[in-house]
Formats: sequence, structure tokens, C-alpha cells
Amino acid sequence: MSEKAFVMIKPDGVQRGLVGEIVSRFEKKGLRLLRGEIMEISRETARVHYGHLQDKPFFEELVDYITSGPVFAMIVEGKEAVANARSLIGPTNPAEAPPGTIRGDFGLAVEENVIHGSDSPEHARREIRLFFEK
Ligand code: YYY
Ligand code: MG
Repeated sequence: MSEKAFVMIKPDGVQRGLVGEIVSRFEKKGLRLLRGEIMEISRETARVHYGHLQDKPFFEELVDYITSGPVFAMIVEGKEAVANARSLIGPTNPAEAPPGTIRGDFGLAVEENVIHGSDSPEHARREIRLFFEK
């Protein structure tokens, strides 16, 4: 059964010219790109997207970072798209992400970890609504 995942290349990834390389990894894995769009996200959207982290000490910096420049938001589709996208992306902290993963290859620090991927099919649906169906 096919599933959709929401994936977002964060401002540092876009600024560093990594969009093509990263999209290519999803395509080579076999995930189909359904939508892909450069967009600027509002602070309000950022706060909703990261609502589960609003009590964390890094929350305001996270909102600053994710709204600091354009992001590349996409919807990918395929078998177990959420789990497969997360495995391409790697662990949250790039220092712990193995080489071969996107965060392992392109990131240094948890505060600027290049890319977001949905953590469940339910959250994927919510994120797709938030970023693409407003
Ligand atoms: O899903 P994932 O992005 O891997 O991690 P989350 O726990 O959902 O955190 C979202 C986002 O918050 C993370 O990608 C970086 C940032 N963050 C941070 O800046 N500092 C931390 N100690 C933990 C997370
Ligand atoms: Mg998350």
C-alpha cells in the first residue's frame, strides 16, 4: 500500500544548493516526487509545525532558523514512505547520523540539520495540509 510523507529541505540546505542532490536521493530510493515547491514559511506556520516542541528551550531559535530563508517542501509517495524517508534522512543530530544519510553527509549540528521528514503517516497528513492545502 502506498503512503505519503512530507519532507522539507530547511533554509541551510536550500541556501547551500543541496536541493537537487537531496531530491535525487529520494528518487533513487524509489520514492515518487508528487509535489515540490520553494516557499517561505510564516512564523505562525512554523509554530504550528513545531507545536510539539513549544516548551523546549530551543523553540524560538528553531522558529527563527526555519523562517530564515526559503525552504523546499515536498510530498513523496511510495511503500512505507514515512519510514523510508526517515531512514534516508538519518537521526536528528547530524553528529550521530551515519555517513550515507542526508544529515550524516550534509549536516554538522542539530540546530541546522538540513532536512525535516514526517515521523508518522498521521503527522504526514497534517503537515501536507499545513504546507500545501492552505
Ligand atoms: O523529527 P526530527 O527533526 O528528527 O526531530 P524532532 O525531535 O522532531 O525535532 C525537530 C527539530 O528540532 C530538529 O530537527 C532540530 C530541532 N532540535 C534542536 O534544535 N535541538 C534539539 N536538542 C532537538 C531538536
Ligand atoms: Mg520530528
